[in-house]
Amino acid sequence: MAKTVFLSINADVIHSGHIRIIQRAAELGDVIVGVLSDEAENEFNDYPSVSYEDRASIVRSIKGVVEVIPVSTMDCREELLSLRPDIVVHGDNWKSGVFAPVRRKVIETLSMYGGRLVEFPYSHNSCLDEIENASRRELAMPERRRPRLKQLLGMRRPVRVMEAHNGLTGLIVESTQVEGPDGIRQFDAMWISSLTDSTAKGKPDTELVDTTSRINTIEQIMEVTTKPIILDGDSGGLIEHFQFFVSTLERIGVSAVIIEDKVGLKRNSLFGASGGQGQDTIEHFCAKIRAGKNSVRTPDFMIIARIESLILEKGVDDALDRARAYVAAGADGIMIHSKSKTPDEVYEFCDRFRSEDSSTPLVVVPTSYNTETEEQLGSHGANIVIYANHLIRAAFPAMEKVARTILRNGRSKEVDDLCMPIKEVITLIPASNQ
Ligand code: SPV
Ligand code: MG
Repeated sequence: MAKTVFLSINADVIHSGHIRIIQRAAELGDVIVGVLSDEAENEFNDYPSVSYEDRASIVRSIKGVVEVIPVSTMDCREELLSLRPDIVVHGDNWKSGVFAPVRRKVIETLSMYGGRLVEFPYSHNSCLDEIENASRRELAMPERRRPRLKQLLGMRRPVRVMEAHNGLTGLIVESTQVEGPDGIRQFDAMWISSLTDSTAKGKPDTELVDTTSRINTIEQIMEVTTKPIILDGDSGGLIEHFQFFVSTLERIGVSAVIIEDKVGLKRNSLFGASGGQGQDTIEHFCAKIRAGKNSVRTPDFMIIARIESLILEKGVDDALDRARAYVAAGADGIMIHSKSKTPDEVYEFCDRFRSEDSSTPLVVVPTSYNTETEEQLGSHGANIVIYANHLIRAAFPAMEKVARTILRNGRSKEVDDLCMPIKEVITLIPASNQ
């Protein structure tokens, strides 16, 4: 009886490399191809331009392919254990780098039933790099970037969002990856924070940085990234201005704006009630949400209402009353903010909100209650977790220390170990981005 040979691909763009590996696999037996499902692709920040059904039917028509099945994870564990193919084939380029853990898992699964891994030598092909680059560039287009936040909200875990305030931090959010227990981990989206955007410009977080300037920051980040963007829209400003702002954000490809129910001279929420800030009336804030929603043209763009009741010490009941009203006014999500060191009040809000509303996305910003993991937050119903200010908080003390050390020594030798080598800086940014 012929052996069964398994390989998995994402099949968004089929190229000569795929045909070659399928031909070689067919020499070993009957080829079954696992095509990553749309959900699995999203989970790893891949967004095929063609649906699973179309990708699967293209692969099915390739000579030598006997069967095509959907796979739900990179390591194909479930599918391997149910199919038990004699052989799994793969290029040998996954022995190192971010896919090495996936390889280890496949080997572990194969050893559970006596399957074998055959690795073909990988030959680098610059045409394939170009194809990859072109499809990545596509993801940066407004109509491809904008809907991806909603797509991500369908995932099993909370959407993981990191702040970015310029091109460089955008690149860090775009490409940082680590090996986690559940596979490769990376950020799903970017938060353009008013605090870090203002701080990076040396300005206070009081809505002093104007809309045009905020859009410049977004554009700078968009030029070098592909991941979806959530904008911190502060109070949203005047209702009449907010309508215009929503149109602009949607047009350039932002996925969501979060506006907070504050009035008066804005102060950062982490100052709490001492900032002298008032909270908007429910009626006025609902009118702002409705006006914003009237400007939205696509089903993709989200207006998320941020509730400041806990920050202003008005309690969970007030926050829940507001949440109900904002959702009824059309808000596509609710952000509940808190500056408490413990997650108790946020969890109480989330649990009570979820008991009456199972679907409206909930956003949390665990800056002060940072003991909580994404998994714990998710178990209380949070759908989006935002790390709101960490990259700038990391950079500032590092830069200050270098400045002090140079001043103290009257030369820069002592900061060698604190700085990235010049050779690395000049190669940090690829000559052609994306
Ligand atoms: C920001 O990042 O600017 C925010 C979140 O609004 S917070 O600073 O926690 O208020
Ligand atoms: Mg802010």
